[in-house]
Amino acid sequence: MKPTEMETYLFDLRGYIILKNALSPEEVAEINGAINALLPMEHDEWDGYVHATNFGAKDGLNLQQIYEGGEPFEKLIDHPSWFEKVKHFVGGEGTFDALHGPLFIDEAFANVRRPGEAIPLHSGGHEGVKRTQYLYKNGRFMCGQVNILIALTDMMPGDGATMVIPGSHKSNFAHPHFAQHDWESAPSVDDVEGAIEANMKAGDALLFVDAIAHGSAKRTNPGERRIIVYRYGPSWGHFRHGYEVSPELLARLTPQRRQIVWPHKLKARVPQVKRS
Ligand SMILES: O=C(O)CCC(=O)C(=O)O
Repeated sequence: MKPTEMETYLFDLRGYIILKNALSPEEVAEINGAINALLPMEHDEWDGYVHATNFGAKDGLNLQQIYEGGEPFEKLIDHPSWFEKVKHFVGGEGTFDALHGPLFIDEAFANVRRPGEAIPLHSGGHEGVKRTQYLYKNGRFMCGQVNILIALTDMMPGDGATMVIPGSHKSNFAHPHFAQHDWESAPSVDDVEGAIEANMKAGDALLFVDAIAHGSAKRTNPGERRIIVYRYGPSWGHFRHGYEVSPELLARLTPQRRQIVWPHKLKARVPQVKRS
Protein backbone atom coordinates (compact mmCIF):
# COMPACT_ATOMS: atom_id res chain seq x y z
CA MET A 1 0.00 0.00 0.00
CA LYS A 2 1.24 3.52 -0.84
CA PRO A 3 1.86 5.87 2.11
CA THR A 4 -1.26 7.43 3.58
CA GLU A 5 -1.59 11.21 3.71
CA MET A 6 -0.59 11.11 7.39
CA GLU A 7 2.45 8.89 6.71
CA THR A 8 3.56 11.27 3.95
CA TYR A 9 3.16 14.24 6.27
CA LEU A 10 5.09 12.60 9.11
CA PHE A 11 7.85 11.23 6.85
CA ASP A 12 8.41 14.70 5.40
CA LEU A 13 8.26 16.37 8.82
CA ARG A 14 10.29 13.93 10.90
CA GLY A 15 12.24 11.81 8.40
CA TYR A 16 10.75 8.53 9.61
CA ILE A 17 7.54 6.65 10.25
CA ILE A 18 6.88 3.55 12.33
CA LEU A 19 4.93 0.73 10.68
CA LYS A 20 3.16 -1.15 13.47
CA ASN A 21 2.84 -4.93 13.06
CA ALA A 22 4.67 -4.87 9.71
CA LEU A 23 5.50 -8.54 10.30
CA SER A 24 3.21 -11.09 11.94
CA PRO A 25 4.40 -12.97 15.08
CA GLU A 26 4.75 -16.07 12.84
CA GLU A 27 7.02 -14.20 10.40
CA VAL A 28 9.14 -12.85 13.27
CA ALA A 29 9.47 -16.34 14.78
CA GLU A 30 10.44 -17.80 11.40
CA ILE A 31 13.13 -15.15 10.86
CA ASN A 32 14.51 -15.51 14.40
CA GLY A 33 14.65 -19.27 13.84
CA ALA A 34 16.61 -18.76 10.62
CA ILE A 35 19.05 -16.43 12.45
CA ASN A 36 19.43 -19.01 15.24
CA ALA A 37 20.37 -21.54 12.57
CA LEU A 38 23.17 -19.23 11.33
CA LEU A 39 24.59 -18.37 14.77
CA PRO A 40 27.06 -18.49 16.35
CA MET A 41 29.33 -16.70 13.90
CA GLU A 42 32.54 -14.75 14.38
CA HIS A 43 33.66 -11.52 12.72
CA ASP A 44 34.69 -12.20 9.09
CA GLU A 45 33.21 -15.71 9.04
CA TRP A 46 31.01 -16.86 6.13
CA ASP A 47 28.04 -19.23 6.23
CA GLY A 48 27.26 -19.87 2.58
CA TYR A 49 26.87 -16.35 1.17
CA VAL A 50 26.11 -14.67 4.52
CA HIS A 51 29.09 -12.74 5.92
CA ALA A 52 29.46 -11.90 9.63
CA THR A 53 31.12 -8.50 10.26
CA ASN A 54 31.17 -5.59 12.65
CA PHE A 55 31.98 -1.91 12.17
CA GLY A 56 33.80 -1.67 15.51
CA ALA A 57 34.13 -3.63 18.69
CA LYS A 58 31.02 -2.20 20.37
CA ASP A 59 28.18 -2.34 17.83
CA GLY A 60 27.42 -6.07 17.83
CA LEU A 61 27.52 -8.55 14.96
CA ASN A 62 26.16 -7.85 11.47
CA LEU A 63 25.10 -10.71 9.20
CA GLN A 64 25.59 -9.10 5.80
CA GLN A 65 23.76 -10.30 2.65
CA ILE A 66 21.14 -11.76 4.97
CA TYR A 67 18.71 -12.27 2.05
CA GLU A 68 21.04 -15.14 1.08
CA GLY A 69 20.09 -16.86 4.35
CA GLY A 70 16.84 -18.46 3.16
CA GLU A 71 13.20 -17.91 2.23
CA PRO A 72 12.17 -15.96 5.36
CA PHE A 73 14.67 -13.22 4.36
CA GLU A 74 13.77 -13.34 0.65
CA LYS A 75 10.17 -12.44 1.49
CA LEU A 76 11.38 -9.17 3.03
CA ILE A 77 12.77 -7.91 -0.31
CA ASP A 78 9.31 -6.84 -1.53
CA HIS A 79 7.21 -7.31 1.59
CA PRO A 80 3.75 -5.76 1.12
CA SER A 81 3.93 -3.98 4.49
CA TRP A 82 6.47 -1.50 3.12
CA PHE A 83 7.34 -2.12 -0.54
CA GLU A 84 4.96 0.42 -2.13
CA LYS A 85 5.78 3.01 0.53
CA VAL A 86 9.52 2.68 -0.03
CA LYS A 87 9.00 2.88 -3.81
CA HIS A 88 7.03 6.08 -3.36
CA PHE A 89 9.67 7.76 -1.19
CA VAL A 90 12.63 6.71 -3.38
CA GLY A 91 10.52 7.89 -6.33
CA GLY A 92 11.92 8.10 -9.85
CA GLU A 93 8.73 7.00 -11.65
CA GLY A 94 9.11 7.49 -15.37
CA THR A 95 12.91 7.84 -15.19
CA PHE A 96 15.32 5.04 -14.30
CA ASP A 97 12.56 2.62 -13.30
CA ALA A 98 11.59 2.04 -16.93
CA LEU A 99 15.13 0.90 -17.71
CA HIS A 100 16.08 -1.33 -14.80
CA GLY A 101 13.37 -1.31 -12.17
CA PRO A 102 12.18 0.86 -9.33
CA LEU A 103 14.63 0.00 -6.52
CA PHE A 104 17.93 -1.55 -5.55
CA ILE A 105 18.95 -2.86 -2.10
CA ASP A 106 22.53 -1.77 -1.56
CA GLU A 107 22.88 -3.38 1.88
CA ALA A 108 20.86 -6.06 3.69
CA PHE A 109 21.90 -7.23 7.14
CA ALA A 110 20.72 -8.59 10.45
CA ASN A 111 22.28 -7.12 13.58
CA VAL A 112 22.60 -8.83 16.96
CA ARG A 113 23.57 -6.65 19.90
CA ARG A 114 24.20 -7.53 23.54
CA PRO A 115 24.38 -5.55 26.82
CA GLY A 116 26.78 -2.58 26.64
CA GLU A 117 26.64 -2.41 22.82
CA ALA A 118 25.30 0.49 20.71
CA ILE A 119 25.98 2.41 17.51
CA PRO A 120 26.98 6.08 17.73
CA LEU A 121 25.11 8.99 16.17
CA HIS A 122 25.76 9.35 12.45
CA SER A 123 24.36 10.95 9.29
CA GLY A 124 22.22 14.15 9.23
CA GLY A 125 20.99 16.52 6.52
CA HIS A 126 23.92 18.90 7.05
CA GLU A 127 26.25 16.32 5.45
CA GLY A 128 24.53 16.61 2.06
CA VAL A 129 25.50 13.07 1.14
CA LYS A 130 24.04 12.32 -2.29
CA ARG A 131 23.46 8.63 -1.69
CA THR A 132 21.46 9.10 1.50
CA GLN A 133 19.85 12.44 0.70
CA TYR A 134 16.32 13.54 1.44
CA LEU A 135 14.66 15.20 -1.56
CA TYR A 136 11.13 16.31 -2.36
CA LYS A 137 10.87 18.44 -5.50
CA ASN A 138 8.37 19.18 -8.26
CA GLY A 139 5.65 17.32 -6.38
CA ARG A 140 7.49 14.06 -5.85
CA PHE A 141 9.92 12.30 -3.54
CA MET A 142 13.39 11.39 -4.78
CA CYS A 143 15.22 10.13 -1.67
CA GLY A 144 18.61 8.52 -2.11
CA GLN A 145 18.19 5.87 0.57
CA VAL A 146 15.12 4.73 2.45
CA ASN A 147 15.77 2.12 5.12
CA ILE A 148 13.47 -0.51 6.57
CA LEU A 149 14.66 -1.45 10.07
CA ILE A 150 12.64 -4.36 11.44
CA ALA A 151 12.51 -5.06 15.17
CA LEU A 152 12.91 -8.82 15.70
CA THR A 153 12.91 -8.33 19.48
CA ASP A 154 11.21 -5.58 21.49
CA MET A 155 13.02 -2.23 21.42
CA MET A 156 11.73 -0.59 24.56
CA PRO A 157 13.72 1.43 27.17
CA GLY A 158 16.86 -0.50 28.14
CA ASP A 159 16.69 -2.73 25.04
CA GLY A 160 19.03 -0.56 22.95
CA ALA A 161 16.39 0.95 20.65
CA THR A 162 17.27 2.81 17.47
CA MET A 163 17.45 6.56 18.16
CA VAL A 164 16.68 9.39 15.76
CA ILE A 165 16.77 13.17 15.82
CA PRO A 166 13.37 13.99 14.28
CA GLY A 167 13.65 16.54 11.47
CA SER A 168 17.45 16.30 11.22
CA HIS A 169 17.24 15.04 7.60
CA LYS A 170 16.68 18.73 6.77
CA SER A 171 19.22 20.19 9.18
CA ASN A 172 21.79 22.68 7.95
CA PHE A 173 24.09 22.42 10.96
CA ALA A 174 25.90 19.50 12.52
CA HIS A 175 24.69 18.51 15.96
CA PRO A 176 27.41 19.81 18.32
CA HIS A 177 27.87 16.17 19.41
CA PHE A 178 29.36 15.39 15.97
CA ALA A 179 32.11 17.92 16.42
CA GLN A 180 33.19 16.55 19.79
CA HIS A 181 33.74 12.89 18.92
CA ASP A 182 35.08 10.64 16.23
CA TRP A 183 33.41 7.29 15.53
CA GLU A 184 35.65 5.26 17.86
CA SER A 185 35.40 7.54 20.89
CA ALA A 186 31.75 8.53 20.53
CA PRO A 187 29.50 7.63 23.44
CA SER A 188 26.08 6.15 22.67
CA VAL A 189 23.25 8.41 21.57
CA ASP A 190 21.45 8.12 24.93
CA ASP A 191 22.52 11.53 26.16
CA VAL A 192 22.36 13.43 22.88
CA GLU A 193 19.99 16.39 23.14
CA GLY A 194 17.15 16.14 20.61
CA ALA A 195 17.50 12.38 20.05
CA ILE A 196 14.58 10.10 20.90
CA GLU A 197 14.14 6.35 21.02
CA ALA A 198 12.09 4.81 18.21
CA ASN A 199 10.43 2.32 20.56
CA MET A 200 8.97 -0.68 18.79
CA LYS A 201 7.60 -4.13 19.55
CA ALA A 202 8.94 -7.16 17.71
CA GLY A 203 7.38 -7.11 14.23
CA ASP A 204 7.19 -3.31 13.96
CA ALA A 205 9.37 -1.59 11.36
CA LEU A 206 11.02 1.82 11.22
CA LEU A 207 10.98 3.37 7.75
CA PHE A 208 13.49 6.25 7.61
CA VAL A 209 15.51 8.29 5.19
CA ASP A 210 19.17 7.60 5.91
CA ALA A 211 19.92 11.36 5.93
CA ILE A 212 18.28 11.60 9.35
CA ALA A 213 20.80 11.69 12.22
CA HIS A 214 20.46 8.31 13.93
CA GLY A 215 22.18 5.68 16.04
CA SER A 216 21.07 3.48 18.91
CA ALA A 217 20.74 3.56 22.67
CA LYS A 218 23.09 1.34 24.62
CA ARG A 219 21.51 -1.98 25.57
CA THR A 220 21.36 -2.24 29.35
CA ASN A 221 18.84 -5.08 29.68
CA PRO A 222 20.12 -8.65 29.64
CA GLY A 223 19.73 -10.71 26.47
CA GLU A 224 19.93 -9.79 22.79
CA ARG A 225 18.51 -7.08 20.58
CA ARG A 226 17.91 -8.22 17.00
CA ILE A 227 17.06 -6.15 13.96
CA ILE A 228 17.15 -6.46 10.18
CA VAL A 229 17.95 -3.52 7.91
CA TYR A 230 17.27 -3.41 4.15
CA ARG A 231 18.52 -0.21 2.50
CA TYR A 232 16.60 0.71 -0.64
CA GLY A 233 17.67 3.29 -3.21
CA PRO A 234 17.29 3.92 -6.92
CA SER A 235 18.10 1.02 -9.23
CA TRP A 236 21.20 2.77 -10.59
CA GLY A 237 22.95 2.35 -7.21
CA HIS A 238 25.50 -0.32 -6.39
CA PHE A 239 26.52 -2.49 -3.43
CA ARG A 240 27.77 -0.55 -0.40
CA HIS A 241 30.26 -3.26 0.61
CA GLY A 242 31.04 -4.75 -2.79
CA TYR A 243 29.11 -8.00 -2.35
CA GLU A 244 27.52 -9.79 -5.28
CA VAL A 245 24.32 -11.81 -5.33
CA SER A 246 24.90 -15.57 -5.58
CA PRO A 247 23.83 -17.39 -8.76
CA GLU A 248 21.74 -19.72 -6.57
CA LEU A 249 19.73 -16.83 -5.13
CA LEU A 250 19.25 -15.22 -8.54
CA ALA A 251 17.99 -18.55 -9.88
CA ARG A 252 15.37 -19.04 -7.17
CA LEU A 253 14.03 -15.49 -6.68
CA THR A 254 10.81 -14.25 -8.27
CA PRO A 255 11.41 -11.83 -11.18
CA GLN A 256 10.43 -8.83 -9.04
CA ARG A 257 12.79 -9.78 -6.21
CA ARG A 258 15.60 -10.56 -8.65
CA GLN A 259 15.22 -7.12 -10.16
CA ILE A 260 15.48 -5.47 -6.72
CA VAL A 261 18.61 -7.32 -5.58
CA TRP A 262 20.51 -6.95 -8.86
CA PRO A 263 18.95 -4.70 -11.51
CA HIS A 264 22.38 -4.43 -13.19
CA LYS A 265 22.50 -8.16 -13.81
CA LEU A 266 19.32 -7.96 -15.90
CA LYS A 267 21.07 -5.64 -18.31
CA ALA A 268 24.00 -8.05 -18.62
CA ARG A 269 21.57 -10.73 -19.78
CA VAL A 270 20.35 -8.75 -22.80
CA PRO A 271 21.78 -10.56 -25.86
CA GLN A 272 24.59 -8.61 -27.49
CA VAL A 273 24.16 -7.65 -31.13
CA LYS A 274 27.35 -8.20 -33.13
CA ARG A 275 28.75 -5.21 -34.96
CA SER A 276 29.19 -5.82 -38.64
O1 LIG B 1 21.29 -0.27 15.05
C1 LIG B 1 20.45 0.62 15.01
O2 LIG B 1 19.49 0.65 15.78
C2 LIG B 1 20.60 1.72 14.00
C3 LIG B 1 21.01 1.18 12.67
C4 LIG B 1 21.76 2.18 11.86
O3 LIG B 1 22.50 2.97 12.36
C5 LIG B 1 21.60 2.18 10.42
O4 LIG B 1 20.81 1.39 9.89
O5 LIG B 1 22.24 3.02 9.76
